[in-house]
Amino acid sequence: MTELKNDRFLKALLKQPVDRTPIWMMRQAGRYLPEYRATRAQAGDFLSLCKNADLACEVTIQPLDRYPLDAAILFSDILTVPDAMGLGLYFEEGEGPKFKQTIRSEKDLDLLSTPKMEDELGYVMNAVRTIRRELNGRVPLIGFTGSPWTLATYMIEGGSSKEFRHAKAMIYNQPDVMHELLNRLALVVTDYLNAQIEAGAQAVQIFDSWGGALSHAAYLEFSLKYMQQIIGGLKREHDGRQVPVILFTKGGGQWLEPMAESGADALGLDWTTSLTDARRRVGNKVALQGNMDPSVLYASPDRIRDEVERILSEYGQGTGHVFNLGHGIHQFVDPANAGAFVEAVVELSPKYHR
Ligand code: 1CP
Repeated sequence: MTELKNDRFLKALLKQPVDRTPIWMMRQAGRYLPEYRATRAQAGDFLSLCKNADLACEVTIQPLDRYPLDAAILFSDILTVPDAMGLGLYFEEGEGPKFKQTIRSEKDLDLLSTPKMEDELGYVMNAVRTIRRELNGRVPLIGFTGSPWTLATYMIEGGSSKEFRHAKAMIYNQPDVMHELLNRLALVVTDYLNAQIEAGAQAVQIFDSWGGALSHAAYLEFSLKYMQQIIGGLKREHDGRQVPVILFTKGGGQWLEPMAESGADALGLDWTTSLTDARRRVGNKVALQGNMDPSVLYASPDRIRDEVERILSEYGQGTGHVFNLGHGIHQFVDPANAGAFVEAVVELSPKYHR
C-alpha cells in the first residue's frame, strides 16, 4: 500500500472525519489553463494528448501545481470507450467530438466490438500508472467513465447534441435495441473501471452528463438501472484501501432517493439542488459532492468567497461533503478566480469540522 499524504477526499467520500472540506474541480485540467493549452499544442491535438501517457500525466498534475486541490483526475475522455468499441472518434476543430459510425438500428449493433482493456484501452491504463507514479502519494487519483446512457447519446447521434433526437426516438420506438446497447456498454464500462482501479485509480466517478434530459420513468429504466449494474460489478477495495464510487447525474436532483440506493458512496450534485435539502433526503446513506455554479467563477474573488461560505453552511457541520463545481469549469474562467475559489474552501471550511 502506497502512503497517501493527503487522504481527506477519500475520507469525506466514506463519511469519516476530516480536518476541512476537501475540494477538486470537474474539468480541472483544461483549456482555461495556459499551461494546458501549451501541452496540448505540443501533443498536436486532444486525442494525441490523451494517448501520450507522459503528456496526459503532465496536464493531470498542472492544476495541482497551481492550487491546493485534494484530488487529481485522470486526463482522458468518456468517449474513449465508444471509440475502442469501433465507432471511430475524431474531433473537428471548434466542433467537438464526432463518430465515423453511428448506432441507429439493431443491425448497427454488429459494428460494436468488446475491447480488451490492456489492448485498445491500454493507453488509458498506462496514463493511470504514470500519473500514480508521478503523484507519489500527494493526493488520490480519480478514474472515470461516462454512464451507458450518456455514452449512448454520442454513439446514436454521432456527436454532441442538445435535443437527443435519435437517442430519444430509440427509447420510444426501439426500446429493445436501446436496452441491448446499454447492456453492452454497462459490461464494457464495468471492465473499464475495474481496469482503472487495478492500474491505480483510488476512487471512480460515473459521469451521467445527460441523464437529466430523461423523463422520470426513462431515467430509472434507461440510465440509473445500468449505472447500478456497473456499481454492483466494481472492485470496491484495492491495495488495502476502499475505492469509493461517485455517481453524478447532471440535472438529477429529483432522483436523489433512488440514486442513494444505487450502491454508490457519494452523489454529485449540480447547482440546481440545495445541499441542505439533499443531505436531509439522502440521510446517512451517501456523501455529497458539489455544487457551486461554475459561472460564479466569472464574479470577483470576494463574491466567489461569499458563495463558498453559503454552500459550506448549506451542507452544515460534519464530514460527507466534497466541495466541487456543479459541472465542469468553463474555458473562459480566469485562473486567478479558480485560485480564489479553492483558497476560500481551504480557509473557510475548517470551522465545519470542529
Ligand atoms: O480542445 C480540447 O482541449 C478538448 C476539450 C476536452 C477536454 C479538456 C474534451 C473534449 N475532453 C476533455 C477532458 C475530459 N473530459 C476530462 C478530464 C479532464 C478533467 O476533468 O480535468 C473529463 C473527466 C472529461 C469527461 C467528459 N467528456 C464528459 C463528462 C463530463 C461533463 O463535462 O459532463 C463529456 C460529456 C465529454 C465529451 C466531450 N469531450 C470533449 C468535448 C468537447 C466533449 C463534448 C461535450 C458536449 O457534448 O457538450
